[in-house]
Amino acid sequence: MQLEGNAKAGYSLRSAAELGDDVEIPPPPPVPVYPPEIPKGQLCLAETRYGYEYIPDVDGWLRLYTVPSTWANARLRCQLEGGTLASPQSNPLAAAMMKMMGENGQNLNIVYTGINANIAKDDYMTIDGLPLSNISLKWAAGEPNNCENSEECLVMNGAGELADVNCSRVFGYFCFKKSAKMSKTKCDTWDSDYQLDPRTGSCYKFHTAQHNWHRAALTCRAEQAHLAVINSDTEARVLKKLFAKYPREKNIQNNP
Ligand SMILES: [Ca+2]
Repeated sequence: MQLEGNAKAGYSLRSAAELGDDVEIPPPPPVPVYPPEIPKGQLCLAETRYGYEYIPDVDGWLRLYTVPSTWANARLRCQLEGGTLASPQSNPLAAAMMKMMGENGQNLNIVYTGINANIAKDDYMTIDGLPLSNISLKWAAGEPNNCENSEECLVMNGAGELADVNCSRVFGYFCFKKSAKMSKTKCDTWDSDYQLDPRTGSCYKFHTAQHNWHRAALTCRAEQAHLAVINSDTEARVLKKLFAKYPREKNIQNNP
């Protein structure tokens, strides 16, 4: 059947048989396809902990990142790992950082520290808010010089000497975590939100915060995990049940 007529005359409803052969009946519109009703967010699949080295003198853990990064990205990475961008704020910690730089074997001469003046110019402090005046340090030759009035982050060389640099430059860096944040779980991670599922032998954590793909991937990587991929029917069922624990209306967070 189809409708015919116009707005003035009104419409009449006829069956296809009443229209005759010379009337072309258009095909029905395509059936709309709706996205599946899954909650928004991201699912991380845990891997084993790696990369951190225990520093007994400070009862904490250090991880050296050798891939150069801007200061902001270095800080974000450490924060996502549940730690902080490390600063040489005690002699044992400074010594450990220098030792790991020397042992790295990749000719890593300079790393970012967490010491910065991004909040207030010339008011340098660590990520934890420890002021520069409380830190025992030595400056590299000619530093600090605040070149072009644009140097608000501090780097450290392998001799433990500091220099101010522009925060958009890229260097390696250390993330630091206190021991209390490194207790292992069944999933061999420090994050108790990861739950082992015996059906797949894998550990999963659902993040309710919505991010684009790259930020989601970074968030999972920072937790020593990766974005979950469905590799089997069993895993599909496991993930479906996991999704069901997170009703859609609860998943409205938008983190920066
Ligand atoms: Ca400088």
